[in-house]
Amino acid sequence: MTRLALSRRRFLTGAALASTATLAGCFDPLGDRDSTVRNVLETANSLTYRAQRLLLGSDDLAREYSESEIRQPQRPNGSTNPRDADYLALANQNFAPYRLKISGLVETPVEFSLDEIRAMPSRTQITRHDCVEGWSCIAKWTGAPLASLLQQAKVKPAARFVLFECFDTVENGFSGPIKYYESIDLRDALHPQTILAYGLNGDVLPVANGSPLRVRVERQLGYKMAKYIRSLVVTDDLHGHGDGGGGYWEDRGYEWFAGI
Ligand SMILES: Nc1nc2c(c(=O)[nH]1)N[C@H]1C(S)=C(S)[C@@H](COP(=O)(O)O)O[C@H]1N2
Ligand SMILES: [Mo]
Repeated sequence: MTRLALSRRRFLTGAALASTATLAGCFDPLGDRDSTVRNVLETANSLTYRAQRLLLGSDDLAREYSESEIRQPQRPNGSTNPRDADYLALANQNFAPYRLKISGLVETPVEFSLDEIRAMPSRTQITRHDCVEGWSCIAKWTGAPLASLLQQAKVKPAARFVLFECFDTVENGFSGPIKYYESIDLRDALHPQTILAYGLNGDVLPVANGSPLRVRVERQLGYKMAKYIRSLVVTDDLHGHGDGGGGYWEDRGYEWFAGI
């Protein structure tokens, strides 16, 4: 496990460097879809994914900590203060009009208000958040298991992934604003520690950490844990979203499966 994690990390650093180089040296930040680097990355990604999936049982729990091990606030990272008009309009009303939409490969497309989500059975977990940049924080997260929302929407048998669409614009692309997005497979989506969190360290989730809802995917790196979630799409294919990599950072060379 350690060896796998090490080689994965070393590889990830390479991927991060490659993507930085692309960003610095090229006008097209998305890079060349047919490039050798990209093909190598994609092959390595799927190898890592398969290897890690063999090692990780579907319901193995990430380590949980005790209250006394929370030694710092959760350090906000990435987007911390979205300026998008639709987000600000909701934030100004304390997210009262917010509705989480679940659509795609479900029998019953549904919408939930925050009150409805808060009224569902909740899970609280103290876990460690590892960012690819090399820092970690232990924090207490409270939210509704994603599995129970998906159960209410009734996922169709063909479904393979859950995609998170976010409010925050992270970059201005050539054809308009690029918003953060992420995706996970159904196995992680249905994992008992995968929650849509609305609480952090006993308080309401702050804007800096993804209010009103952010996902926790405890067996993967921080960038998988979409903040400012606007809607969920259940799908069998990630190619139709963003640049097709399954997430904002994946479109820039990061691994889609970021197991830790
Ligand atoms: N919508 C959105 N989600 C996001 C990001 C972001 O920029 N936008 N950054 C990611 C990264 S890289 C990390 S490490 C975590 C940071 O979460 P935190 O601000 O609660 O520490 O959010 C992830 N989710
Ligand atoms: Mo991160």
